[in-house]
Amino acid sequence: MNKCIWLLGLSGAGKSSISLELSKLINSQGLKCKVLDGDTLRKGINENLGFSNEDRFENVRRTAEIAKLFLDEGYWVIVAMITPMEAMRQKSREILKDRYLEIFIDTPLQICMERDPKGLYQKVKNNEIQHFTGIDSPFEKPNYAHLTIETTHETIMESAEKIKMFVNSN
Ligand code: GGZ
Repeated sequence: MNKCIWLLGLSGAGKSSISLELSKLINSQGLKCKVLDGDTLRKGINENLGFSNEDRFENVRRTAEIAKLFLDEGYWVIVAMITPMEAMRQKSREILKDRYLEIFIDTPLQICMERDPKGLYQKVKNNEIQHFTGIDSPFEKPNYAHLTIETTHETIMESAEKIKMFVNSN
């Protein structure tokens, strides 16, 4: 059965990069796959949403509903979204039911700050961004993740391969 592989974790954890490699691996098996990236959706369908808990919840809810539409068309779906609170993950689980596979991209805040791929943590330090996840907005460690990937000492490809192997065996 096609599933929604929901990658969650801090900004800079590696969710987007892993989702792209993972989608290639899924495509190479002759399967259709759609990536739904929080950052991209926020430029379009979710452009009216900010970073309050309420808006993040709505962001997650809408994305889960979009994922469901793709699942119904036979696609595998990869979501790359911070999804900072358990209540938001619970909502996705409720919408997607047994098709929801939760993967925690577990990269420590310190490493995300060092990587800082988009210079956002620097902007936070300069007081240019507020309510940033892990700094002045909460991130709850997930209690119900199906799989946790620690990225500190592995490549994007290795992480993507691990997730693919896990998905294949489930
Ligand atoms: C967290 C922020 C913020 C704040 C802008 N807090 O690493 P990115 O840049 O590319 O991905 C992050 C994205 C977060 O969107 P999500 O839809 O994944 O978040 S949530 O699930 O919490 O709704 C980051 C950027 O937007 N960004 N401001 N304040 N991330």
